[in-house]
Amino acid sequence: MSSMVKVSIQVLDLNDNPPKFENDTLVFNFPENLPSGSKVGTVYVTDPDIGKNSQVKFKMLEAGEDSKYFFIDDATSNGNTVAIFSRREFDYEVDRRNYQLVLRAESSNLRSDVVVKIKLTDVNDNYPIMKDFDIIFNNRIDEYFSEPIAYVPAEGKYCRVNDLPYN
Ligand SMILES: [Ca+2]
Ligand SMILES: [Ca+2]
Ligand SMILES: [Ca+2]
Repeated sequence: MSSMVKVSIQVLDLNDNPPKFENDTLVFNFPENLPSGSKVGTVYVTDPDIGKNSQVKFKMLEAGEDSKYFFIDDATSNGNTVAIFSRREFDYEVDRRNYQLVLRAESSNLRSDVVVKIKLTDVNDNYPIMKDFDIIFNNRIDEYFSEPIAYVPAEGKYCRVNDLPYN
């Protein structure tokens, strides 16, 4: 005589996957002149474990001096993303243009690091510098000009006479 016994086996998830960043190195462009506290970018990780084993905590390593110019906000972390913010305003013409951070993602005792490169980008925030020049205007008194009436030489590029600041 034989009998059958039903046995159910519950497979338990082990925390055997560290969080994984999209790349070993992430690059963000960040425009100059933005006020302190501006968002530089969002970093994503994946962790294929389940439940608690997939929860990720982020920290910024204080290894380099650049870490003092930026911070991450845990409140913006939803478990697999975290945002980076600036701690100061940057000037492309004055400050260093490249910054580097190291972020760490931890899933319990498993962890991964990523290098984050931040490149300051230029905004057109300086008036053109005028050189010596002569302008000869046509004496067309009855005509209304909707287009620029003349171009003058300036450092780097030409600018519309209509837009020039008066001195
Ligand atoms: Ca995990
Ligand atoms: Ca500037
Ligand atoms: Ca600029």
